[in-house]
Amino acid sequence: MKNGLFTLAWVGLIWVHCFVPVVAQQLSTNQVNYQLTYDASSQTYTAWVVPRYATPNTNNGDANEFGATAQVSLKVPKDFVIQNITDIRGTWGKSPLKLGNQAVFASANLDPNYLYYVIGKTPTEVNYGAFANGTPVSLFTFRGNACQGPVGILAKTDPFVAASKALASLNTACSFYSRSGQAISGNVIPLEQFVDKLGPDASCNPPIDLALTVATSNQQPGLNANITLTVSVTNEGQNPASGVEVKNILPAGMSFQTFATATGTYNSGTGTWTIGNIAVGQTVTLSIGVQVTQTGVQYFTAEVSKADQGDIDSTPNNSIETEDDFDRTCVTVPAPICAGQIFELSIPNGYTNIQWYKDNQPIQNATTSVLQVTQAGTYRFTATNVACPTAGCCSFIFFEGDCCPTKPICVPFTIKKVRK
Ligand SMILES: [Ca+2]
Ligand SMILES: [Ca+2]
Repeated sequence: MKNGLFTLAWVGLIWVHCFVPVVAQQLSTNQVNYQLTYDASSQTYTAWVVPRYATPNTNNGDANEFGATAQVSLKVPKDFVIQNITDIRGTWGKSPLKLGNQAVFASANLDPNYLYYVIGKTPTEVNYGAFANGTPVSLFTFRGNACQGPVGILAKTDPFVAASKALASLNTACSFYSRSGQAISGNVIPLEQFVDKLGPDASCNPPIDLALTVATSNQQPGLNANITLTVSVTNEGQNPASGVEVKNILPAGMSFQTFATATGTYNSGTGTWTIGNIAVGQTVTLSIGVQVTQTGVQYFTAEVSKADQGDIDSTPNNSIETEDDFDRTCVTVPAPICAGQIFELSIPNGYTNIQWYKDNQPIQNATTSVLQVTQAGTYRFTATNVACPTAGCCSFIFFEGDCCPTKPICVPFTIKKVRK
């Protein structure tokens, strides 16, 4: 009995919020959809009515559409809290109740991950402006307490609609009534015009596409020379990116000197470039000044390490070199070599059809991952599953030195592996 009383009181509260009454409703021939979109830059959702007819028409001779009662219902993630409902056309409820988790719905076995808002328009007739078939007309905007996941118009077939009707005698379905929906004469009960939701649910994290490239001001600097490394990140996608960070990895033979960027901040201790927002089509750049303090081939790498949104073709911070959010460039500082000295160039295991070259000529039988170098020259290798960075592969360059130790020195040769 106590439960029953609570239910009645609660239903009473709902009715105060002006729900469209539950009546057997015939559908008008002039129909509408509702659509919900999200603008990431303003973090605002917009509810739209999308007519499937135009004004004027046989029911409504006016150039504009005039509407009375309407109801826009939303299916939201359970922790989503609607905020800042702002009218565009019509006067809409500003404090809708969050529905679906009340005791009255317990027997309906609704998905506990979602709850519902029913936002009613006052029945006062409002001028919606001219209607064109398929052209959305905005009704109101709102925001959320946080990005909890996609928010959508409540579909007619959603189990919540049937449960509301059966368990609480509530019409929670979307609803729309206008002059164009009603025959000029002969109708007693107004004809419903809402047919169903249109388009995908509004995502507060629409996918982005960031692409990163790196470059060097000098691919063959002298020892202890200063060079500039440039990192560029472009938003190639259709949506703004936020919370973007890039991880830059300087090799041991490059000593940080200075940096410059118009966007965000660079932490030379961690190598993290904190960018923040990147607008659609925008490219942001970071310049890092370094001194090259070791001979040999050295690689500078950078990768997008963080973003608030998912990227359509890359994943932050996964070090997969073939993705477009990762790039590396190399510099070569020629090294001295002396008579009797041996340098060992090595590449990681896993490459096939290796061939080493000296001065662009294949070295006979040099087809393993290790090459011993005893003479001055320019050394490089090829393999089936190797790709050079955008700026090109760097070769090891040895020149005749004066005097050297005779002990073999191992030099790791870092290269770009192609994943198939
Ligand atoms: Ca990408
Ligand atoms: Ca990646």
